[in-house]
Order: sequence, then structure tokens, then C-alpha cells
Amino acid sequence: MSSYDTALAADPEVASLIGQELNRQQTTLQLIASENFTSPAVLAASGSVLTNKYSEGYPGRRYYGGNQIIDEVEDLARTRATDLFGAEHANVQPHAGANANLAAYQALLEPGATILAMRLDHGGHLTHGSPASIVSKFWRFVSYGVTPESHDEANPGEVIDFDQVAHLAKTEKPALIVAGSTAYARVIDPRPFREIADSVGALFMFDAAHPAGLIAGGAHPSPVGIADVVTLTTHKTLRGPRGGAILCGRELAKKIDSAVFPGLQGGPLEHVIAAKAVAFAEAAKPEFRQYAAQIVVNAAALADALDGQGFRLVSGGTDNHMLLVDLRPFDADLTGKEAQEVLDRAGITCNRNTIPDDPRSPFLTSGLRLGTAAETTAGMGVAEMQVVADLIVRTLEARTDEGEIAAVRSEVGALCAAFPPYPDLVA
Ligand code: DSN
Repeated sequence: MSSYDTALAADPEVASLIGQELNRQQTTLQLIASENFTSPAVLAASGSVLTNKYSEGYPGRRYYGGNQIIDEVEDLARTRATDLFGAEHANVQPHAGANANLAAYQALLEPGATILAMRLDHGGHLTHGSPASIVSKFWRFVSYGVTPESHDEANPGEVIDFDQVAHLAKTEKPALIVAGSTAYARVIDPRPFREIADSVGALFMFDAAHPAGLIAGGAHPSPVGIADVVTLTTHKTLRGPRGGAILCGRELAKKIDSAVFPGLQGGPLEHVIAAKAVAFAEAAKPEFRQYAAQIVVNAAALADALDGQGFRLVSGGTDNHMLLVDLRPFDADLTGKEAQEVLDRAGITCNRNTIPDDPRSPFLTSGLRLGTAAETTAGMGVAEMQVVADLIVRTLEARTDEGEIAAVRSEVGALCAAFPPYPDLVA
């Protein structure tokens, strides 16, 4: 009997789908850099009766009755967040990272103000200036990117071009400079951004959606106390429930809070906020520091194992939780889309991604983005990263050989069986 059959007896259709998804997560490799496996405690909090409660407002200032306990939940989450990151203020209500960014812009900027952020095709996020995002209707975006690829092994390029950031800051006079990325395999040092922002009187926001867990675990420099505002997601390297949060100094607290509610959102998701509180406490434990360090070690091991197999690693490698693989030297005809699809069939879940100055469209791409946060949670280490790299290479070499793909799928299943993310849940 599946772990969901009893709880969802009245809805076997949904129970079956959740069971199938649990089975997929337990039996295939999860290498999407923005995903993770939350703890059973996080799952329990986010599946709790707190979902029933309306609590528009903030602790002590709600628009509905019956919020005494909810206030304690949200206060606990805020205190744990500020303690974990060493921040003066935390807003834990954003439903997602995109909402956190939108609220931060709304709090800090007048409509029409200029924002200097990372180019989308060099790793920036939709909320860093995509014409398709609502942010581009309210603010004017100017983009910086990474330096060109270089063939000098000691200095491979494709790192944030701080000369360009400084130049654009001077010429475009942004009101806000944004650091942060969804597809950048290197540490993002907040200090040069701060210096450039100060030199032109701009505010500085660090979008820590991806490295939040690495920051909490001491495996990435913290932007807290350097940036005016830090936005983050709680579900990537931080390993909490799907959601967002904003950290800032006391002087911006009121503006940030008002921008989230009533500016952008209605009732907060207090079941998710409780789950965020659980995750913040988990991330404060000494073992989380080991976990964060292991994510980085595993990413480096995966990069090493793929290097020399014909791939090119954007920026020459990684020093965070992800790597960006240029597929073209491996096979000039292989798109990221095709690679993602064949890897999916082999039980290896990842996503296609543009690489800097990608000649292909974002729908096709020339790259793959791989991340190690989830499988590190499942207990995999350096030895398994070598196996994972071999399975990726075999799959991409045997794209039309269904027998070989089935053989890889079976080996993936055996590897995952040794590292189940939820050993106590039955699909
Ligand atoms: N979708 C997230 C990621 O995969 O990085 C960004 O929003």
C-alpha cells in the first residue's frame, strides 16, 4: 500500500499520481540545480492544518481573528531566518523567488527606474529583465554579462564582467544593481557589486535564490549586511518548502513588508511558512554545513568526471552547486533539448540551458545545467558522481540505441535504490 493510499483514500486518482511522482523521485536521478529533497519534517509542516488559516497582515497586525498561533508560527520563521543569515529583518511571506524579487523592486524603486541586472542568456533570471516578465513593464532594465570564453586554462573567462558592470553603472545610472543568477557556476562575490553601487549612488540587491543554502552552510560568501536587500528561495540549496523570503536591514523592513502585503500578495501560506521555519532550523545545524560543503565537492567531482569526455564546462568548471555543460564539442548536432529528453528516458533528470552567447534558441540550447544539491541530500558522494558522469556520457553516446538506454535506466535504478531520498515513504 502506498504512503498516500490511507491519507488520500477519498481521492485515489490524486493518491496514485502522488505515488507515481514519489516513485519517479525515488528511482531516477535528480540533477536539476534548483531542486532538492525536503526532509519529512518539512513535508509534514507543509501538509498541515495551517493551510486552513487566513492571516493577511503580519504577526500582531492581522485582518482576521484566530491568528494567535499563526503569529507564533510566522514569528518563529522570521526569527529563525534572521538568526540563520545574521539579518536584521526577514519577510517570510513571498510565495516564490519571483514574488520576492518583484516585492523588493516595488519597495525600493519608483516606476520607470533603471535596474542593472544579469543578462538572461548569460544566466540571469526572468525577473532580472525578461521582456516577457511583468518587471519589464514597470522598470527599465540594462544588462551586464560574463566575459568572453578564453582558451587560457588558468583564466577560462565566462565570469561576471565587473568592468562592464562598472561601465554600465556609470553610463546608465541605475537606481538598483542586482547580483544573482540561475545558471552561473561560480561564486558571486557581493563586495565588488557593493563598491560599484556605492560609486554611482545605486541600491544593491542580491538574488540568492540559488546559493541560499550554500550561504547558510558557509559554502558561499554571504551578501547579508553587504547588499541592501537579499532575496532568496527556500526550496533550492536551502532544502526547504517551495517559496521565497526577503532579508534586509531594519531601515527597509517596513517598505519590504508593505510591498509583499498588501502590495503584491494576499493571504500568506502559513503551512509553507511553518515548513520554512523547519528548514531554517535544519540549516542552522552543524550537519547542514557539512551538507553544503559536500554539495560543492560533489559538483566539482561531477565537473571533473565530465571534463575530458568531450564536453566543455562553461567558465572551466564550478565552485558552487551547479555546472553548465557546453554540448557542442561532444557532438555539434546535439542540442540541449535532445540531450535533456534522452537523459530523461534513461532516468537522469536535468534541464537544457543556454550557454553564454548560445547560437541556439532558449528552446533548443547548446547546454545542459546540472546540479548536485538533491542527490547530495540523498547521500551521494564523490564516488557516485563519477558513476553519474559515466551514465550521462553513455546515454548521450547511445541516443538511438534503445537497448543501451534501457541498460543505463536499469543502472540508474540500482544507484538510486542505494540512495533513496525517502526511505520511509512507499510509492
Ligand atoms: N526555475 C528556477 C531555476 O531553475 O533556476 C529559477 O526560477
